[in-house]
Amino acid sequence: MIREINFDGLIGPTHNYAALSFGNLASASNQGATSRPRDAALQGLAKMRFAMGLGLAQGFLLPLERPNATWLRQLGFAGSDAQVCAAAHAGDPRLFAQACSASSMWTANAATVSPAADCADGRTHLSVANLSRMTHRSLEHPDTLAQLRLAFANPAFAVHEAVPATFGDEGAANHMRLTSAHGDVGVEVFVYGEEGGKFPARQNRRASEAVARRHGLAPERTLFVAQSTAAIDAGAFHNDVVAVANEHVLFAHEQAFADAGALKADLARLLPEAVVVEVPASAVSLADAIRSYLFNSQLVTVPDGSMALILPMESHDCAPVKAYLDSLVAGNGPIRAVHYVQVRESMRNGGGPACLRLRVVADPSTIDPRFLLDDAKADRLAALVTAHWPETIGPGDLGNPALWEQAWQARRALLAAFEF
Ligand code: SUG
Repeated sequence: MIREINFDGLIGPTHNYAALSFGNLASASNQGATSRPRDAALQGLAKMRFAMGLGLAQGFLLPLERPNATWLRQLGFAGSDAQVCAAAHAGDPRLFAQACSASSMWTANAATVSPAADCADGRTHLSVANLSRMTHRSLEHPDTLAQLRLAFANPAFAVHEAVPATFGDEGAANHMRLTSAHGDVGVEVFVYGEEGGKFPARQNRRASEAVARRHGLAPERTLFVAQSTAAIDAGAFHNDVVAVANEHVLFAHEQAFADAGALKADLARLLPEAVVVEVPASAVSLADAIRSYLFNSQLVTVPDGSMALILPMESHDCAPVKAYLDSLVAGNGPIRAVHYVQVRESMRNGGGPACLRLRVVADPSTIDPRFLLDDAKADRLAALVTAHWPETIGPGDLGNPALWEQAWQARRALLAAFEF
């Protein structure tokens, strides 16, 4: 059966606050804070369990190896893994922090996914994102490619390598799909940013166009839409900070797009049943939308056919946002329920519930079962995290060789326990 499966990134043992993402206000404002990797991973697992409890299909992706000694060797550091790390940390602490980032947890940036119904060859296409605009993220794609080729090895899928780094691509975070039902043909909407604002535009239009060509999407059902500069300047470094779509519903801030009118007209023409739930700035300002991550929620169809939002607790704690959500579910719109989850550790680096998951519409039986989650596996993952993940990482800890060893050992234990 074709259904939507959310693949969450298991949060890795080096999760920390190094302020590596310019334009991401949460990342910048938590510089130097002490992180809690064990809590972070357990919060992520609790969210996965919550989604399963709603009756949704859930998968997970593994954290990538950090510190990444392979990348540091490419940059000229030599010796054993520990020697490479020691030399990099001593010579260039910022570069070393980049090699330590657990940023692959935000799997909405792992790849762009086009379900089989939209693709000319009838396969589900995935294009790994190059993440070339942020140094610490630009080292993810070779390992992400290897992992996705393992999970989606079945011929029902085509997994493409990243587009050339010249054109920044940040994956599903800048891609939305509207359709009458997940398995039906859809309208794919690629959202890009234009340079010239206060912060870097991370998604390049040419990268999106390349992905659409590679996936064999029908041009008449593919839209390329610019983010508004106001949204990027307010801290919406990805479109999924100001908009989210599910089946026939688009939930977006009024100021998300440069030309919202044109997008609404195109959607009405291509998918007459489309419903746009547009939140006016008079109800929720862009600043509150970004502070609360209202739109970085998971908009999901639950088994009774209705839609629900899985939101970060920060949305509950922001008065105008909470008031808006209360009125939303009291009304007659398609979104019938709101649920709040605690993902504070990820949120402090600008990653909400939607950042932590990659949506794949497919038949679960075509996916390597090691990547699919159930309650028993979630229990085993939680036990492993509790045993191996560091409790805290303070600003001075990244240079500690014991931390590197612990992180590598944690990953080895994970791979061995789950037979990867
Ligand atoms: O790329 N933060 C991530 C957050 C990604 C959120 N993803 C989506 N919106 N889909 C980023 O900016 C911060 C890491 C640090 O500063 O240590 C970071 O990479």
